[in-house]
Amino acid sequence: MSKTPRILLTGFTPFGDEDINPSWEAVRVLHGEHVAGHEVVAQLLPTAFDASRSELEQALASVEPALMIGVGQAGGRSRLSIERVAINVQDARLPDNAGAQPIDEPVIADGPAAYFSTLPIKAMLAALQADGLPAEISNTAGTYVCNHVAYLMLHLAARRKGVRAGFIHIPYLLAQAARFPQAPSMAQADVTRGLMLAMRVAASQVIDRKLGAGTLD
Ligand code: PCA
Repeated sequence: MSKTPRILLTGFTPFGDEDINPSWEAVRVLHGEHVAGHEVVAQLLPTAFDASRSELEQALASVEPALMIGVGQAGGRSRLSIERVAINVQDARLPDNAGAQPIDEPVIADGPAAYFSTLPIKAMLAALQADGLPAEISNTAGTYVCNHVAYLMLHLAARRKGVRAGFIHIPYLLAQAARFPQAPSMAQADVTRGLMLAMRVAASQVIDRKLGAGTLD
């Protein structure tokens, strides 16, 4: 009997002034769940350029996932932000958790300028919106550790037959946003529900929907 295909779902350690990272809070409770015939393996990644790469590579080798979905905090964003693209740049506004602060260095020397998500992002967006969750397509994952991991996932997936990958940024959780007067937030249970839905769509369909979700700025 062939083994159950797996989804490698990653979250990050806290960084900057935060005590928690909402991505790991939302992801870790999904470890061992089953969705669309796939088993979810939750994996914590360090918010550090070099260590996130080695830990991702190790997880990929041991889990052998069919799908990889990275999740990260985007403090200030108000919606579940499904990333369309990852770029071959590291330009860190603040040092990572290991003290590294690369400026204008490639994620992969000689790698392509960018990779598009290989998940059905518009179908995922539609499913989240249909469930009453705030969601959007984002055209930048930034230039920090999340973009780095998103790029690496897509780079590594491109070398493995049938493996697809993508990235979702999430807002602050309520307790984090409570410290900032204007910061949007979401409850962890809603983020987790959104991730389950996003995985269900990603795991069950390869072809995306044609659905307008562009921006002018
Ligand atoms: N967010 C950061 C890195 C880790 C995280 O959760 C980012 O957006 O790059």
